[in-house]
Amino acid sequence: MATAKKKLVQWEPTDIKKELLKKYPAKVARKRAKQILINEAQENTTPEITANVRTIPGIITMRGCTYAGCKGVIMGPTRDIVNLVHGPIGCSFYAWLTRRNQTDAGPDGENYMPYCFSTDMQDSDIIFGGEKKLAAAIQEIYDLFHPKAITIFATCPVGLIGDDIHTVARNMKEKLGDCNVFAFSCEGYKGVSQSAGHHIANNQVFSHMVGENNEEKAGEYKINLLGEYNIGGDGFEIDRVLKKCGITTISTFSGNSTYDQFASAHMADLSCVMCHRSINYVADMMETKFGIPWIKVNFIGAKSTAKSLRKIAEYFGDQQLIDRVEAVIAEEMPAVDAVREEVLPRTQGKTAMLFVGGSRAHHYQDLFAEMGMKTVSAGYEFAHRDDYEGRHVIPHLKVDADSRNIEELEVEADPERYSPRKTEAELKALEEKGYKFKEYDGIMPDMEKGSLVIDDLNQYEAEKLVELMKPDIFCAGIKEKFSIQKLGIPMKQLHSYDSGGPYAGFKGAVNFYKEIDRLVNSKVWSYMKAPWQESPELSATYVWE
Ligand code: CFM
Repeated sequence: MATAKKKLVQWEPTDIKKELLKKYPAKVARKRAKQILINEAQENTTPEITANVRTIPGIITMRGCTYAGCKGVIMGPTRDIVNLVHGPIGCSFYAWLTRRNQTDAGPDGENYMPYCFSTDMQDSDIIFGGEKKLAAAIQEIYDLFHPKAITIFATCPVGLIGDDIHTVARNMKEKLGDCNVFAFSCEGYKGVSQSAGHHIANNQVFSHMVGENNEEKAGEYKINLLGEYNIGGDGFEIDRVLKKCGITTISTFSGNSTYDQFASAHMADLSCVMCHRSINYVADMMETKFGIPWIKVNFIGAKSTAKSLRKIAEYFGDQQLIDRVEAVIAEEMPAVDAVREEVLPRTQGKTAMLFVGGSRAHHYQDLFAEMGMKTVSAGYEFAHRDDYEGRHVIPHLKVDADSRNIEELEVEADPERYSPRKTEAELKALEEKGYKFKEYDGIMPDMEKGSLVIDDLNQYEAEKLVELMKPDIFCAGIKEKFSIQKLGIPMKQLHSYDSGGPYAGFKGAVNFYKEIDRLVNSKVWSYMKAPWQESPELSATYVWE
């Protein structure tokens, strides 16, 4: 019987790197060489990667802008805050419900997410200034909806003409009296990527909302879930599991979040950081100001979910919680294992490439590993060196003109509300048992030696990588989707999940196994040949050739 043999592609990482750089002019090649790394991460010898630097103009990056990181990523999933974009309509329209962050309006029913709020700036506003129009828009929103808060987002032209959005916000807050109004200087060009926008958003959330509500919250084992954005319903699945364990989520930053969750976040006893890139500094500020320790968790992957639950239980140290968590894991795992064992013979040994944002390219390697799949190349679009190499590099990060542009808040212990959740002795006892606070080792130590780690991958390199290494699946975003599929390789969007999800937690793992099995074992894309592949009529050359 003829069995289909898996294709074997032989390649040396050094040759791949050379191939990727070959087409570039010398200066571009030199710059990109520092962002393409052959992984040799061993204890203490993680090689240094260049990250969080400007993209080469015209190279067709996968990145987004600072406004996208602020308005879309951090504030996008907040449901009872009206997010008003000050700018031309396109900046709003293209950010309107495209991220698939899901919402449950809850018993209060307050949900502004389906709306698209914009000042719709015109040429005349650019010439004469848009402040009056902005104030009028805030008033109109207030009269129509009477929301708890209105936030304002600056787009590129607003920064260029110098509208003072913060003064408008302050005046309107005073005038309205019972509505919190504040603004974000998150012009698209403000930083090198959306990562700058995360920081601008989080600083303002921390300054204008966190700590406003001092009411005691009901429930036991109170945590904040930081950096979970409920894409495709991930947050709902995590909530389900946490609830089943008896853990109370005081706030989620910011999947399906409400104003009150931000305002009450300082009432939690532990911060759990899911996406390190977008929010680790908030976890630090919560600790400095209120005394809440933080740990890194990961709910992508069934094993990782179990591990994270155990870590939370260990922190609280209560036997009742520890037992409950074990019972939940024991109850959830059989269904996960059944599907995993079913797909494993078909997925084992297949290869994946992951180029996503600032955390998923790492987290999703756990899910692929559970299916016996190897990640041969991965990278982030906009992560910083600590997300690649681990937090120990933070003190050595170079400060450049771009990073200096993004404010670092100076935070001090709150004179009344700072209260350490654990004594020094308790923390030490946990640490002696191997418990790690404020710890993230980054993507590289988890990747195999010789795998390729690439920062800010672009269109050309993506296609070249696929051509040379022929992975069984390529994971990135919508901009990459169709060009990769045209190369005959299945492509899974790990930002929006295409139309799927959730992929977090236990039920999410089952969804993911089934989806990836279907994709890597379907041959449909390899049967497709574009007309120009069969009869090319035009071929392009680069100007420097
Ligand atoms: Fe964090 Fe995100 Fe991500 Fe991110 Fe994003 Fe996203 Fe992402 Mo798209 S906050 S870094 S800016 S996990 S929108 S939910 S999928 S690039 S890897």
